[in-house]
Amino acid sequence: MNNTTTPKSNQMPVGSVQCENTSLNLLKANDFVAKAIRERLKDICVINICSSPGSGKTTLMQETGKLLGKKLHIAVLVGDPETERDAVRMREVGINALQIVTGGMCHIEAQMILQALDHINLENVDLLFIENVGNLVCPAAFDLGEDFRVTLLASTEGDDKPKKYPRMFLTSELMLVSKADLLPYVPFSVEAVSTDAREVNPNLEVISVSSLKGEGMETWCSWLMDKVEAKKAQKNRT
Ligand SMILES: Nc1nc2c(ncn2[C@@H]2O[C@H](COP(=O)(O)OP(=O)(O)OP(=O)(O)O)[C@@H](O)[C@H]2O)c(=O)[nH]1
Ligand SMILES: [Mg+2]
Repeated sequence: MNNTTTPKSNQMPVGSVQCENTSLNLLKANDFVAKAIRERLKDICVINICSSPGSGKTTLMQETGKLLGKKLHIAVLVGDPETERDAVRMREVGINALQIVTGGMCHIEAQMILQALDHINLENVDLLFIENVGNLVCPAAFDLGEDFRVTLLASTEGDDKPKKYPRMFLTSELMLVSKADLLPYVPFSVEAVSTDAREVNPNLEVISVSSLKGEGMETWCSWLMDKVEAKKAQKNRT
């Protein structure tokens, strides 16, 4: 029997089905929400922090808060599949933080940020960190309305990751080689990882940092200060 409702070009052999790529529609919807977030947070510098689980995102934000807390008003939205632990850690160092519990999801989506914005006071905030769920794959696809995406790659993870997980590095402005204090003890070449990452994304900046020992933290903080100042200058122009 002829299927009169389906165009001939889309007709499938009996027993097969053409699946629509629903992920693409989902990402289009996400981009739409991300645009709304960007508009709403146009006076705040927003940094989306990504990495594998345990690369040091929360520790980096804690130490950054200690170093810049007197100069900037910082707030944090932190995503994890479960628990409020990272938000509690941020509050312990005096940073206003709200946990986004993704309910098992492996990334934050823009609509989660939009919902969270109704529950956090961002008055006078200059810098908003979003700590994404630990994962080098899915978070890469979701724009959260951020100004900059920063990906941590810990020295303990191996220096082959940028080519294996290229989208994360392609869509980031900065790669932080974290846990730099462990470099003497692990087979990891900062030079090799930088070369690989820049083959994926020639514009990627690279800074090595140790949140625990302090190496590179000044460079990282001045990178952040530049971005916050640039955002303020942009606000004053408009
Ligand atoms: N040696 C060393 N260890 C670090 C450094 N930064 C973080 N760590 C340790 O790495 C572990 C994970 O750090 P977290 O900051 O919780 O990492 P995370 O990326 O926030 O982890 P998830 O939120 O679970 O993805 C902790 O035991 C930290 O103490 C560092 O600069 N050097
Ligand atoms: Mg964390």
